[in-house]
Amino acid sequence: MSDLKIIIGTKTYSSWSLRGWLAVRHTGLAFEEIKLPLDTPEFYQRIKAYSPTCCVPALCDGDVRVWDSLAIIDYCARIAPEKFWWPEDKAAYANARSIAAEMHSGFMALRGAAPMNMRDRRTGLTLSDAVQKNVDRIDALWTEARTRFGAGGDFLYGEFGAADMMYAPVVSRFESYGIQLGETSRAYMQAVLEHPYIKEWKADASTETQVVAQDEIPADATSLG
Ligand SMILES: N[C@@H](CCC(=O)N[C@@H](CS)C(=O)NCC(=O)O)C(=O)O
Repeated sequence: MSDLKIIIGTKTYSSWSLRGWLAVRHTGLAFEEIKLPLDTPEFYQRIKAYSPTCCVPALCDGDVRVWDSLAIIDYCARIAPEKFWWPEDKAAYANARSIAAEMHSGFMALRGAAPMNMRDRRTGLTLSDAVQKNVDRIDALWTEARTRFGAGGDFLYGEFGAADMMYAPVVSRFESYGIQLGETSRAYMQAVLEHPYIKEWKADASTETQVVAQDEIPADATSLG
């Protein structure tokens, strides 16, 4: 009997929440979803009950508290070990762990200039050198994972797993802002966008009406960064 609760922010914008939600969804266990409206007094009032950092995502499993998206992914892997999370092969595992950590602590220029916004669709934006450098690195690491380790399916290490959860918000950003990528990365993005969990999240996001001004780039923006 599962007593899981995932606490997330507004689905249109909450990139970290998407990672944690994908993890709990992937366990296959029943869970309750508690969605708090990002950047509102209600958010700051209610999140205190679930997370010592006052950030989402947070996971509660009975009395157990887990905060931070990567910790939630690892906890979910522990409670649903029969599902695919990290590749077995030593070289693939090292690669997967490294790119997940790289995502968790890096790509600041991209994250700052291109907030996740599932409602936004742009094309033709020019990218600053710093943002382009982040995009090039992600294009390269997706291409490497798919080429070296992805033969068993359409995702970075074949089956959908932890590394795909970590990069799902980047896929959304690249879709929103019409970012140009190589062929292997474009095919990978398509696979993520067609994954049933992503479709489920996007369907719910599309019903949201809240606007978080700081996560909206100006309507007349011609560049990112
Ligand atoms: N490193 C954390 C970052 C979590 C985070 O910054 N979450 C944002 C929402 S996407 C948040 O809760 N913002 C509200 C705040 O920082 O007060 C993780 O991986 O979960």
